[in-house]
Amino acid sequence: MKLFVYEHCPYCIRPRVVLGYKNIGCDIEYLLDNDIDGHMEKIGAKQVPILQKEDKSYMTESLDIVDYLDNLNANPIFTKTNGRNDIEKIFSEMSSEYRTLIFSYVQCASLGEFATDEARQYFIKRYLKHINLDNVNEAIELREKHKEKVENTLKKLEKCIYSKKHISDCGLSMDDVIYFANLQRMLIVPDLNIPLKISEYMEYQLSKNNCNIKYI
Ligand SMILES: N[C@@H](CCC(=O)N[C@@H](CS)C(=O)NCC(=O)O)C(=O)O
Repeated sequence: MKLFVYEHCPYCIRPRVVLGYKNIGCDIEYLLDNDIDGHMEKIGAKQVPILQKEDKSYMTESLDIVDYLDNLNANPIFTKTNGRNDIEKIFSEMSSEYRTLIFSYVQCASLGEFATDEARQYFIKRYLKHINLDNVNEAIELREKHKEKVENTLKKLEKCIYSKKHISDCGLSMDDVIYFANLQRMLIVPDLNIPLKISEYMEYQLSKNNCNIKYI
């Protein structure tokens, strides 16, 4: 199997969590951010993650891929959940600052999807539009302000972590797939003050899911 990803993409981390936890062999391949054809010929859309199965067919949508991988050997380990409204609410409080802060570091990181300068510039252009900024410097200048907002919001989030092993009280679940993936990208921000309970949770998850992506 082959999983096509962007390294900075939280949706791509979701299937990688399952691959790591279940020790499933799968090649990871980076698509260039500007390789429109490379995406289109596989799934007819410019979107990752994309899984190429053993039979060579492709599947898309991170949660469908997660479900497929978790059920591969008829031994699913991630409990299905209804999600966490409390966590969703806290993430939505900081979503704009979180996204822009992370972008300010991602845009200059050495990632597979930016292996050419054209690919990096393509990403920067499309992402600036997404966050409503004119240029990268604006995002860089906002770093300290955004960091403060994110750190304050993480303090609230800390109270929602059930234990370092599981974010929810039902044990290992889809909540761990989804929220770990969302939190993982904050690791690109240097000197971010991460509350103890969250950093212990992240450390434990990383030891199990091997999503310890080196960004720089
Ligand atoms: N619903 C999709 C969302 C995936 C998604 O939004 N992927 C982004 C990367 S984070 C993407 O492929 N963006 C390409 C683009 O906008 O050009 C899933 O869960 O897989």
